[in-house]
Amino acid sequence: MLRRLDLRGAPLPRTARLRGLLPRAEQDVDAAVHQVQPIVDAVRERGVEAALEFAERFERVRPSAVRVPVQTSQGALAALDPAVRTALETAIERARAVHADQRRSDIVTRVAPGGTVTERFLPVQRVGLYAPGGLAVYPSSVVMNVVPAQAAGVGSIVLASPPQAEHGGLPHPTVLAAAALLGVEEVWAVGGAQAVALLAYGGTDTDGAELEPVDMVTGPGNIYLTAAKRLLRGLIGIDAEAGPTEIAVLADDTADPVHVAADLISQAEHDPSAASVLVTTSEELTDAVEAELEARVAATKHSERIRTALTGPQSGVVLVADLDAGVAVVDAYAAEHLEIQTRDAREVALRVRNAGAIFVGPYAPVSLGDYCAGSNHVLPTGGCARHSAGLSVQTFLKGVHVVEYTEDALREVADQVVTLAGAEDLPAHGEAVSARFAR
Ligand code: HSO
Ligand code: ZN
Repeated sequence: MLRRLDLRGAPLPRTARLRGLLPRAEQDVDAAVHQVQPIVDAVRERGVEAALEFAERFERVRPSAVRVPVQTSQGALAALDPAVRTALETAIERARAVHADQRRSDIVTRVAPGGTVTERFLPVQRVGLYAPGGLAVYPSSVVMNVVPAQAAGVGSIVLASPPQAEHGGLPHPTVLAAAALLGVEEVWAVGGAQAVALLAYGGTDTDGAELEPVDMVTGPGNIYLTAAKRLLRGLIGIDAEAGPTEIAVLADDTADPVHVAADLISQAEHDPSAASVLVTTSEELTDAVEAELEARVAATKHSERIRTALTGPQSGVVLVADLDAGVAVVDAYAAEHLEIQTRDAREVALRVRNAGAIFVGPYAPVSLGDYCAGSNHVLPTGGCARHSAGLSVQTFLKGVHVVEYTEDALREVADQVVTLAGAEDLPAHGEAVSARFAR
């Protein structure tokens, strides 16, 4: 089912060329930016009215208002299946434990006698968190967005999620229930590019209530949401751009083919364009995984979209000569999720530099991380793990340098400032210092 790329014959090419050889989903965000620009413009000019028109067009429903009453979310929580409630509570509790440890205290550096620089970590004031609709329902993404924002101390949180025709123009009830469970009171029924635009520009709701613009938007979504984030970046802060989800498994002959196959399938379930990549030293394992995939894909509920994802050009098996080459391949690929299913998995994992999250050994499948590991599941895709991290408390904090120097401390370094100002032909910069000592 998976196409094979055999890299065992020759030395591995250098990173950039290697990256070009590997299977990867193509996502043309720039093309989507052109499609999304009129949507963003319309929401900027006509606010809620435009957003509701786009809901009618894309979600085939027109909510009576954008703002979802708190009571509606509380009602959804009251009606939630108790087993789902308990599972969500576990996910929240574990995520809170991990994210609480990510909080940072101010860093004071004494640069010279009388001269200090303090880095204060201040939360972004108001953030918009996005929980997608699409082929599945994502209350877990509500958890993964809200928990780090709350742990960072973000004062004002608004959750946006697309209105659903089958739920009378409200976001999915499980999404609303998750919001209520997390104590998020402000929920907007708006999705896609129009959601990002409305969050960024704000507007006036149908009942006259003000929708205040946010400072930042985070959370996964489809290509149009991503395109809107790219367009509005600068006016608002954003997290790493999210493309189709992806899993890479680095495995040797000790890996269990059942685990490998089940995990490759699990992420392919998200979307026909999801990517599942096996990087392995073992042809025997590859054959066993293939057999397992055939049986499991046929038997699972969403077999059609999974088969499309697994047989697409974005998925495949990469055969490597040894684990060193395997590590080089997964580093070049920079997967959103990377599993290490090898002997000494922990040691191998420590050698990897590029991945959104790394799952070590036979009992840490990606779907554990999707829900209940405590780790965050909003992660960089499309190779962005080379330079970006997943959502964390840090995403919602800004380090602000606070500079404090006494007269003596300034005097001590005054000549150097004047000299550098002169070297840049900006003498007034130097004069701002020397003026303080001229009298
Ligand atoms: N694997 C997805 C997250 C998710 N899975 C949500 C299930 N629900 C992207 O990390
Ligand atoms: Zn998932």
